[in-house]
Amino acid sequence: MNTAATAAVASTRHDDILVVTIDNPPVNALGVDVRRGLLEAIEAADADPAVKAVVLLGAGRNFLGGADIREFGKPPQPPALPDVCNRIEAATKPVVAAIHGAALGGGLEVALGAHYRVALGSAKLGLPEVLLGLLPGAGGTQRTPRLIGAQAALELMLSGRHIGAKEAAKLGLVDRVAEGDDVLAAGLGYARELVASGAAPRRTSEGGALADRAATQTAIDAARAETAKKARGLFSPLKIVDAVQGALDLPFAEGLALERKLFIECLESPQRAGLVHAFFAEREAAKAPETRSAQPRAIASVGIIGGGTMGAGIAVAVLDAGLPVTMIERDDEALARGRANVEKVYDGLIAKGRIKPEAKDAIMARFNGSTSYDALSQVDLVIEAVFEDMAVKQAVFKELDRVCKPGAVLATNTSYLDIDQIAASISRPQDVIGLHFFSPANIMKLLEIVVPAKVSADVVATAFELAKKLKKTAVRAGVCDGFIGNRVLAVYGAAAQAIMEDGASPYQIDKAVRDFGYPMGPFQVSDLAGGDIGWATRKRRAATRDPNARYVQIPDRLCERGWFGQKTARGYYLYPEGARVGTPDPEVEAIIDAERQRAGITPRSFTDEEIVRRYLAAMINEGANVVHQKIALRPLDVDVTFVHGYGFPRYRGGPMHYADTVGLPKILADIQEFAKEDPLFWKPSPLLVDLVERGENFASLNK
Ligand code: 3H9
Repeated sequence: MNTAATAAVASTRHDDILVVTIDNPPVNALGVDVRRGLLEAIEAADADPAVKAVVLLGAGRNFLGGADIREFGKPPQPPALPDVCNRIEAATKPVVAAIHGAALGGGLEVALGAHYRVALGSAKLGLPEVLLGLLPGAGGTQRTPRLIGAQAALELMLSGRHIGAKEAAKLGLVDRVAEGDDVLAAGLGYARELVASGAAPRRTSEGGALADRAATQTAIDAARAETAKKARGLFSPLKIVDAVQGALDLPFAEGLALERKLFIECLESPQRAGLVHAFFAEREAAKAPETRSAQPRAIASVGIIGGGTMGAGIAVAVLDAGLPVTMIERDDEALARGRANVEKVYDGLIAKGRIKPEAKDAIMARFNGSTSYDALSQVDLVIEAVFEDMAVKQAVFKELDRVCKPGAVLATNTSYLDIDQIAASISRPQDVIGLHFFSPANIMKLLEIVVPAKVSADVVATAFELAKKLKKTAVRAGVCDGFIGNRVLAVYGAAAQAIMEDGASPYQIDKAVRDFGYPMGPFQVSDLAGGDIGWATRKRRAATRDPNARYVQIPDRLCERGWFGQKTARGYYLYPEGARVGTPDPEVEAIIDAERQRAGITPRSFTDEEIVRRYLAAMINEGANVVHQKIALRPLDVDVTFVHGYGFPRYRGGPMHYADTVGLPKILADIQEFAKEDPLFWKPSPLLVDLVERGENFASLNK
């Protein structure tokens, strides 16, 4: 018998067990049809005396991917998910959740509404709502602590991390882990056992894991203190702690009401909107037009030229994806250093207990090195990460042109250079593309895929496929000096320099930017990256710089003294004895004062608010230029770049989303006001002007 309650939920009888299958591609999100269908299916099961137990499972690759994120911000449609979970829990016959793939957020909450849970070994469970600016709002904050205790529940909800089936079983989140990959068999088997043993419904809301009140209160207090320290402006984490406090203090129904109230506060916060924007933008950015129009080439092996910090980081990213790497260096010594740079990463992981020494050996077995380009004759893709100099890069590409097999993808990791020019220097420009990794390349999520004029579409599609394999967040960028990220960075970096010369200290600017939500301010970043890097770029650009443009010389004064930042123990800050957190340096302030005098500037004071307004206006304006000139396909690509490569606070969605929340007329008015002091620097982007004239926002260009 097959009775479809809604198209998204189907019920099938297997003897006396009713199997309720949720089928809502792509991830079985709990949209209104699913909620309605689930409710009807449970009611039907309860009403049917022939049904002795119910199995809930998901069709396709997942159990349930959570609430339908696209419904947030729209008028709610009944039934609400908490009511569905309550109804499942109230069922008078045992309900088994049979979990495979993802059981996340509301999906796990449905499983917690069920009376018993079995998971396949490959299942992924979690309460990732915090990553969307939310808290588990379908009973998760009340049921999870009652099932696995407050400490473990808080850790899951505050980190948002996914856990495997084994860990879930250890925590008590699932009752058992089933062998094999047949989720229906696992669910049916468990349900039949329950029926045979006469098991009754076992309700999570009645779970006793909070019985030790003192220990629970201690866990909540510890989580609150830790969260207050770490949440860095995030709204929902403390609300999660409040909700768990409610689980301890209140009867279940009142706890649910508190959860609802806190959930709605989170739902209505701009942070939720920013984080949901980031979620969809990341996925949208990965869908460049070429990924639809062309088939990627197969990539089974990768060559890397250069074993410095960047080359080694890329090698680790590629090795971690399970691919073999052949590294090329100019001589044995450099190659040994390159290999050591790679090994150092894994040794660090071993020291932290994250991997076993055997795992490192298995990974390093995929690593080969050579001092001859001929070793690359069979690789499918090469990434060059040598010195940032056109002649050096062209020499590398000439060698690649000579040795690589036809169809091999030839990628450069340049961060500024003209890739069209690199491509034009060899016989196969159609195979040349930019893969701009960010340091440390094995950790930073962003990958700018830079698309030169002559590259073929399947090479672009291959780059996006590789990004997926490397678990990178990919953004398509066009060729220009600095692509999306570094080009925009140069402009807001200059704005920060100007603010400093006009009167704010680098320490105030850093603090204002941190208070906005960045992990570090621009002068801290410069000290971390090394001031010499920016210095080299400035020297390179000196010849082409507009002589009328404002040029702040303070950074050059520091570099001339050899003050490059952390690696030289001083930059904008002092780093005594290898300290990683710097302290303000009065000598730097004196240098800044001297430079102001030299430039004839009478310093004035800035509020933190004005600093942020100028910094962001510069970023947004250049972001608009980058979209206007089609270097970025859409504003969302700029957002993803800055969230994943430059520390822009994710909860603000990215600079372009943030601009929409402030209002584009306000941003434009700011720029016009700043232009009165420096019209050359503050030129409103034509795109910004156009959108304001039309009463549109950046989001309108994301569709
Ligand atoms: C929540 O549950 C709140 C409740 O506590 C309370 C409610 C009252 N909704 O990632 P993929 C789309 S909050 C709508 O590439 P994968 C996604 O946009 C929610 N759409 O696949 C993409 O669309 P498109 C808590 C969703 O296999 C497509 O599905 N849940 C949702 O790499 C494929 O996605 C989460 O935070 C959704 N919930 O990974 C889980 N999820 O094809 C969020 C995905 O148009 N989701 N889409 O680009 C994930 O983590 C991953 O998608 C998942 C699959 C692991 C499930």
